[in-house]
Amino acid sequence: MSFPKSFTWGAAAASYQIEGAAKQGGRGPDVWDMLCREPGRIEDGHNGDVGTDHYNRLEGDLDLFQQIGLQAYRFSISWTRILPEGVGRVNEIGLDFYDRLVDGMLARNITPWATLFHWDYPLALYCRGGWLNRNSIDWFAEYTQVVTERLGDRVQNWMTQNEPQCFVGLGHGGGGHAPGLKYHWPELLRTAHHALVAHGESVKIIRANCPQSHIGAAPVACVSLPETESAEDIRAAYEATFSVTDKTLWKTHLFADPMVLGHYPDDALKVFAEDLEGTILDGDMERIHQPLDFFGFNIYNGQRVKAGPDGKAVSVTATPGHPATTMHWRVEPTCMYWATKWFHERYKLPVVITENGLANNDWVHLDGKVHDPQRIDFTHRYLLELHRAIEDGAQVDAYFHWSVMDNFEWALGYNRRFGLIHVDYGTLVRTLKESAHWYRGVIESNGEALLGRV
Ligand code: GCO
Repeated sequence: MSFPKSFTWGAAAASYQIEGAAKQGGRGPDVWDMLCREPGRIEDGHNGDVGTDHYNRLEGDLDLFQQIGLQAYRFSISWTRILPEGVGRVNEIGLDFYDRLVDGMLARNITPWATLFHWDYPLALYCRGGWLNRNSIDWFAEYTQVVTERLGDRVQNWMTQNEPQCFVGLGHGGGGHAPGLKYHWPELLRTAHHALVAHGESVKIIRANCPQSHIGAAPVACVSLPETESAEDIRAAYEATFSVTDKTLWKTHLFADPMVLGHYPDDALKVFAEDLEGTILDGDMERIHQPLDFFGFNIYNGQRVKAGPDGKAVSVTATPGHPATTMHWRVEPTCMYWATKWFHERYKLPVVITENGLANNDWVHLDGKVHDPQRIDFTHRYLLELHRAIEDGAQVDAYFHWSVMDNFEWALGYNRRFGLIHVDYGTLVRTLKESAHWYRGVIESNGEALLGRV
């Protein structure tokens, strides 16, 4: 069996992580600018002021994307390039930039996939309470309106928000990401709930402004993996993935069930009963529950479990020396299989892998090339598991490698390299890594190269 003929092969990046030009073109400040200013927050004091300078190197970068043979590129829009104060005044220069980006892609036969919010929240709105303020639903709607009115004639593929688990959990709970808050559960859940209602309202606006729209979101995949393929281990892993037994936001379905099924998981409502008091208003669940065209998710790894004596999942500790990336995330290719299979069965929507990849210890070698065999092997293994899910009946429409180029890895600054394209941050020179050339072969053969058939 092959990858579907219509399968889309792409790569992804996000505005704050690559654009730079923080003070150029009328862009307003966002919460990541704020966090980066605070000493000790970002490794080595890095910030996104320059990024990879993608804003100023747009055409050259698009040429490189074309060299890789990308059929699609998932990018995100910087809210404050469009609305410097978050709402109100529209900055035409910002809209022009995304016009050029989209037109440049289309001219090169690269299909645009736009994410409205990949974490760079307007500082001006943060000062008014940010996502904790219920008005944030209307603010996000206004932003969606401005963007889709302008780009909706050319962009069909939309994702509302990237990884709410992270911008809520890490940004407002753990405090390690912007805006760096440590809310307690009632405020944290309110933040999450407002983001979800904002998602639903945004879907309606996209639908109204883009006649051909194809809409989803990009939550993070949190999956438990069966240690063996015994029926007991699989059942235990499934239950661990889709149950909420203690207070946590690290569950995909906590955010995806409301979006796709129209309700929070029952066990989560019990666990969080007191914390949720006053947060969910009449009509909210209907507002969140808007028809989606695909189920997107970002996937990197999973936690291995096996069935304990009572059938419930118990964690399996890794063998010492188990392969890991420079994020210290374990290489677990089967997460791709189980997540794809389970999310497809649960949500009955075509799946899109909105992010998958690894951070690796890459540099330019003496021969001028960037040899990154780990990235090739990692991606090969994960894509074989994606293929296995397709063989088992999951409809999968697209795969986006994270990332198209090295970039600002949030609180870790520039110290992790996820790209298919290497960026020298001293000179901003770009070099296609060996994996980029390899990926080109995968794309050209529509995945047959992965299966050893070309
Ligand atoms: C995320 C974001 C990306 C990250 C990537 C690697 O998942 O955190 O979507 O912006 O850079 O996932 O951590």
